[in-house]
Amino acid sequence: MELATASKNTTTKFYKDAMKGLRSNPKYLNSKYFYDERGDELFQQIMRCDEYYLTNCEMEILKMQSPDIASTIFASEKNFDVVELGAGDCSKSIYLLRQIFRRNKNFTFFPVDISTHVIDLIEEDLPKKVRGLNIHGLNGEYIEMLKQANYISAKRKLVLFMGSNIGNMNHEQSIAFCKEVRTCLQPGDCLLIGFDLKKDPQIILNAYNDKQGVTREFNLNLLRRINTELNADFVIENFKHFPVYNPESGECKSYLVSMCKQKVSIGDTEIIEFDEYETIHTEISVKYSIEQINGIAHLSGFETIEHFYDSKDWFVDVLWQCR
Ligand code: AVI
Repeated sequence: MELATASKNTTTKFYKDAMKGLRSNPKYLNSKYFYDERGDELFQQIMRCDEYYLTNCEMEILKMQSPDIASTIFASEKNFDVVELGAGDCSKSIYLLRQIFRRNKNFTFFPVDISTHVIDLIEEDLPKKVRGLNIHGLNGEYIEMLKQANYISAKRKLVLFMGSNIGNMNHEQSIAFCKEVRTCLQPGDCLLIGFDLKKDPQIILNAYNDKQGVTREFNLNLLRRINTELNADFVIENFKHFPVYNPESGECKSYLVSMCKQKVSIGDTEIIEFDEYETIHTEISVKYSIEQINGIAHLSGFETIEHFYDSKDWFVDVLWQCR
């Protein structure tokens, strides 16, 4: 597909999704659209914020426990490839990749990411950090690319899905997603998946409302993106970033609240009206109990092998194996 056509299609899909969400009652926007170039940058900054504990917790797990994670996997299977869904910069998975590489030089790492730029960077950078590692980047949607990895290699698979990305799905979506991953795998294949755990609700809320206002900018950037890419005229100052955490459901939801009655035009023809204090739901970040996590494993056809916690018990990487 030519680049211009590809980008036109993306814009069309973005337009359709944005209009569907903004015409709904209550209004919503899909959080996958946070990640344009500026959104990627802001997310990198969020991960460096003191309040955003998730990255440090999971980094600690991977730094300290990768030898254990690798040994646990090698206890049942020695010859497998690794697929990382949403690989990003591999700054956490590199610790595990090194441990796997020490035990078996003959595996292929398939980093999967929706961004071509990210895949290019991994393919350029990672060989310098783990010399001799076979890397085959896959640019596209998670499930499609997992199928692609299976098409390329018939070996056993270890799938990594870290960073609490599963938290950006609601309960039904997360079960449906794990079931879909399961259908792409064989008995004996493994999945290492990162869940953020329930904890002091204030700590969670602060993580989505940092003092520097980076998460606020990240949330508002979605409106900026709609302005630029879909030719809209959102007045950014008229919207307030407002995250709420419900300790009962474990759902942290981020909203943009319209601080006045207003009309926004999108493209040449569409007008969206907002009442004063009307909301746009932009993101869900679910926090789990261990019982809930074990329940998802069971419902989606996996057996829990081991839980790897950080030292504060705030985050867990769970190792599941296909039944
Ligand atoms: C990518 N994802 C797991 C992040 C989260 O914690 O839900 C995205 C994020 N949104 C606001 N801060 C971070």
